[in-house]
Formats: sequence, structure tokens, C-alpha cells
Amino acid sequence: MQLLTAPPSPFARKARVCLIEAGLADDVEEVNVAASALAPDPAITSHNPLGKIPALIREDGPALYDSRVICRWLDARAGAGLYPDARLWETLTLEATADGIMDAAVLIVYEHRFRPEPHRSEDWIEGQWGKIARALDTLEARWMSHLAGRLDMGQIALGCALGYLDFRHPDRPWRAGRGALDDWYAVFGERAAMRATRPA
Ligand SMILES: N[C@@H](CCC(=O)N[C@@H](CS)C(=O)NCC(=O)O)C(=O)O
Repeated sequence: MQLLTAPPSPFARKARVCLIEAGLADDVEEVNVAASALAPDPAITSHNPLGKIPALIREDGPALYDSRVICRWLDARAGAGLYPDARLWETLTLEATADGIMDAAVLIVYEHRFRPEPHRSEDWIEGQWGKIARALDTLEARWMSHLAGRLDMGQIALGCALGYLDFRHPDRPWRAGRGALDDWYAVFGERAAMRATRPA
């Protein structure tokens, strides 16, 4: 199998960490591609019409895309238990929250990268950051006991989201007032799978 990926992508990082944590890294070749909303690469669109990464090219079926689909499939294949039955809905909600942080953070990057200065909207950028800030406040207030539990895909997604904030938005001090989340990430970010997939 091949995973279409890119070193900076937080969504692709979810799949890469999942591969390592599920013990499937040797089954999948990582192929770096350049995803662009303005110039879709046929190497991606031939597998994912949305032109987004990650996409997982399988030997025995059509390509899978969207990190949530890929991670769920990898987890089922390995029987890794990253979506535990006992707290499935919490895990999926945490993953969705982390993905929402990534979506907003990526859109801020795109606003700067693709929209010429006179058309750029600071209000829109702050609206995206508002989503991130509210999500982080909610995690700090209500999710710390879940984060202290056994490894699951929600935790992995959150680790990738926080890593992306540090990577692309170092000027936004997300740790301020969120000491519990900061402490959790200081430990989680040192897992071998997280260290092996740091954004670049
Ligand atoms: N919901 C998707 C989002 C994937 C995504 O937005 N990937 C970005 C890279 S981080 C991308 O491919 N962007 C290219 C585009 O928007 O066309 C997932 O979870 O896989």
C-alpha cells in the first residue's frame, strides 16, 4: 500500500502516527506529494477527486481518503483498539474537535498563501482562530480525564493538531491559560511515533 502524504500536513500526520502505533508501518510506503487547492496534482486527484491528502492506495480496493476514514480502516485492519468500544463516541468527538482545529489552522495558512494582500480578510482569519481558541478552552475544561486515559485516535489527532499550531502559528500562544493541555502535550509529543513524524 501507499500513503500519499506531505511532511507539513497534520491530517497526513494522523495517518502516519496511526500506522506506527498500530504496528503497520512496514505495510505502507509513504509517498510525498504536493497538495495545492489551486493546482491539484493528478498524482492525488487520480485517487482522491478532492485533491487532498492523506489518501491510502490499497492493493485490494479503491483508495481511501479523509484521515478519519483511513485511520479507522487501519485500526480495524490491525485490531489496534484505537477506537475503543467503551468510549467510541467520545473518541470520535475528540478526533472531530482536533480535525476542526486543523481545518481552521490550515485555512488561515491558505488565506495568507493564496489570497493577495488586498483581498485578505483579517476578520475571517480571526473567525478561524476563534474556532481554535474555543476548542482549546473546551479541551482544557472538559477533556483532560479522557486525555489521561489509554491511547486512542482522538488523542493522536489532538497531538497532531497541537503540533501543527506550533509549526505554522508560533506567534499565537495557545498554551497561555491552558496549563493542563500544555502539560499533556509536553508528554504526548515525545511518544516515538510523534517524534518520528514531526512536521517539516
Ligand atoms: N478532512 C480531510 C482534510 C485533508 C486536508 O485538508 N489536507 C490538506 C493538507 S493538510 C490538503 O490536502 N489540502 C489541499 C486542498 O485543500 O486542496 C482529512 O481529514 O483528510
